[in-house]
Amino acid sequence: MGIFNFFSKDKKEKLDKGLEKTKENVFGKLSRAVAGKSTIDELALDDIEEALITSDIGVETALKIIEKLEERVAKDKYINIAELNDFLKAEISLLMKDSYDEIPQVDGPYVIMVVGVNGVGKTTTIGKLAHQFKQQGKKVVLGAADTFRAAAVDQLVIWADRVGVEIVKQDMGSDPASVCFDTLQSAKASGADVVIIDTAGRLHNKINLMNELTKIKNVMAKVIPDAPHDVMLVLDASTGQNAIEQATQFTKATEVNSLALTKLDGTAKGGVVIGISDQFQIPVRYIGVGEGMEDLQVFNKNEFVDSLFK
Ligand SMILES: Nc1nc2c(ncn2[C@@H]2O[C@H](COP(=O)(O)OP(=O)(O)O)[C@@H](O)[C@H]2O)c(=O)[nH]1
Ligand SMILES: [Mg+2]
Repeated sequence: MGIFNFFSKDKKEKLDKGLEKTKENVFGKLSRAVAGKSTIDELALDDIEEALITSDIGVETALKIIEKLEERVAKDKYINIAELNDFLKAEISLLMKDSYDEIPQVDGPYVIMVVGVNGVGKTTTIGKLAHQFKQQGKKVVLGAADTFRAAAVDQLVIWADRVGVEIVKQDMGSDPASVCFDTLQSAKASGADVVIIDTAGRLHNKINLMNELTKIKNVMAKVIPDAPHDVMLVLDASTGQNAIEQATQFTKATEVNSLALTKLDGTAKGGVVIGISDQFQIPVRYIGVGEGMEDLQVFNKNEFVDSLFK
């Protein structure tokens, strides 16, 4: 029990630290909007609206929050700053999609296909994830289906060695679908619990992307009928509105079941997590809070909002 408390305290501290700049950004603006006021009036509402819209939460989501706040102010005539904080916390929690703690039990290996544009942190997230699953006693196999660049395969091999899990790869330039086929067959034969597939996910052309991902999925289904069980889109939170744009593109090209938001450490744009979760109604499963093996957290919206409003 004690050791788990210790870990969760550590997790919380890392989250608080990672969100520091986002807090400064969002709440700096909010507190300036309500500075010198003891209650929220019409003028403050305008300033709060502006603060939310410019804080990477996204216009659509910010407007939803403001609409609710206006209703509340109209009903209660005025609310004080502490009530405003509680209100925002509750509304933001409501807007965000709930996640789940454990991957579901399936027949045979649970297959996660990781997609996202170059540089967002796919390979790193896969390494961290493999580590987490391994720590839970699960047998993990990685598939190096980003065959577009030699360095991509090498990087995944390094992670596989570091974590101590199996990896299936082919030469650079080989067909990603073929790598997936091999990986799933090998994982099935060896009784693996989890398969994580790295992909290239180039976004230069939606039709290409769609065709490539569809082909990969069809090939996977030949080995394990329900695979992939999870298509996880990785987004770099530090790119703010760009991350929202990428989510729009990818959700048009393929079905996305879960999200991982990386690089929350050190960015002021963490508010984007709220906008993405609301707009796409896809659970944020993981957040990246650093480059190390331990720097991936299972996302919990209440912990996130608590940390943001603390
Ligand atoms: N600070 C920080 N850096 C990260 C995080 N996740 C990934 N990175 C870094 O982002 C860069 C690109 O990551 P990579 O996994 O190669 O991205 P990929 O091209 O999508 O596979 C690397 O330098 C990673 O160390 C994170 O959560 N925090
Ligand atoms: Mg990569």
